[in-house]
Amino acid sequence: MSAPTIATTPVSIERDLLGDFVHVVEEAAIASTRTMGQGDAKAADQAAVHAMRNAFEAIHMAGNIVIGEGERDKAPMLYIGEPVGAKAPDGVQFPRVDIAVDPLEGTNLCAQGTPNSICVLAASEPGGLLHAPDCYMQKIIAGPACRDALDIDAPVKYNLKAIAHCLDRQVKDLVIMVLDRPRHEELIAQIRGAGARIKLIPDGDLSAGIAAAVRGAGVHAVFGTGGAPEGVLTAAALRCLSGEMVARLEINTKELEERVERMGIRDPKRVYTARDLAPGDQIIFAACGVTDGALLHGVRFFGDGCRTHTLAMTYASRQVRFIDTVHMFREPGNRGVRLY
Ligand code: VTB
Repeated sequence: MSAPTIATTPVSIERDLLGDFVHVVEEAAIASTRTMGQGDAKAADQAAVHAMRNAFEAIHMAGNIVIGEGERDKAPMLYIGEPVGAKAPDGVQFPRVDIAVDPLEGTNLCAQGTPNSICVLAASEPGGLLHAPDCYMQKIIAGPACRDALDIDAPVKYNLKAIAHCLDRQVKDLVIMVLDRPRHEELIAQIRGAGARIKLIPDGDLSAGIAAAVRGAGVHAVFGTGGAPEGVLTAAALRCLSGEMVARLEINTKELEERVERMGIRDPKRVYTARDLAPGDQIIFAACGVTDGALLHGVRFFGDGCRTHTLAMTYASRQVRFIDTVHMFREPGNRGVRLY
């Protein structure tokens, strides 16, 4: 008689692994927050990477990193193509899962103790997340009300008017988040010229993109050019939130052109939507706050333990959870577990 195998029905990833992935981002956040404000972005990132990598090892899955810390040989851990997950006993098959990670999105934010750094991952069935090259990506991101309203080739003013119309307000009522970079000088001038308001952010267009898809977060859209890997993670979150995104890789050198061709991307000028970037039928997205941000609290230590705040979402089963967890490092002293 052959040994039993574990069922790998498509539904099992979201149902069976959400809690495990929440644990992974929480561990990464706790480890990186220990370095907060120390001025060492590299150490902050390494702490997150180590913790994430360790936490993956306990999960019953055949995980494959599709977006990670870098190409093979360049990064020692969580590199693209690295297998992660617990070792399956003989005769047992764990479900295959593609995983995109940004162990610490906003390494400088954490190193400086400034808002909006998060530990993030997305997971899907094999093929459910685009293997994007580590290059720039032009993006416009907005909430579910802006369905099919964004056009990456249209003037900035047109997109702002469309977003305002979808949100039933005027352009002057919009807040647009833009990465504070010299390359955005012209974009910023155009947004200002159209009369919308702007929040410039030093880093973290991923958490900005999530905030844009959530009503009441005080941001209506994200415009500009950021990392392509962050773009795929944003797309995974937007699929869970039914948010809108249009994006295009910025392929501006011969070397990059050849690299994307090798990666199987036939049309480097293609306009991607969130569904194109994260086409999975099942998607898990998990982000844990490191420093306080628009959506998530940072990690708070209190001697006997700490408290984390995580956004955990699924696409097929349509869950959006904000998870507030108290982690006890030892038996509580006479202060006990705090409520706030
Ligand atoms: C953005 C930002 C990230 O990279 O994607 C950015 O959201 C793009 O690169 O937090 P540049 O810094 O070169 O503009 C980060 O800053 C870091 O991943």
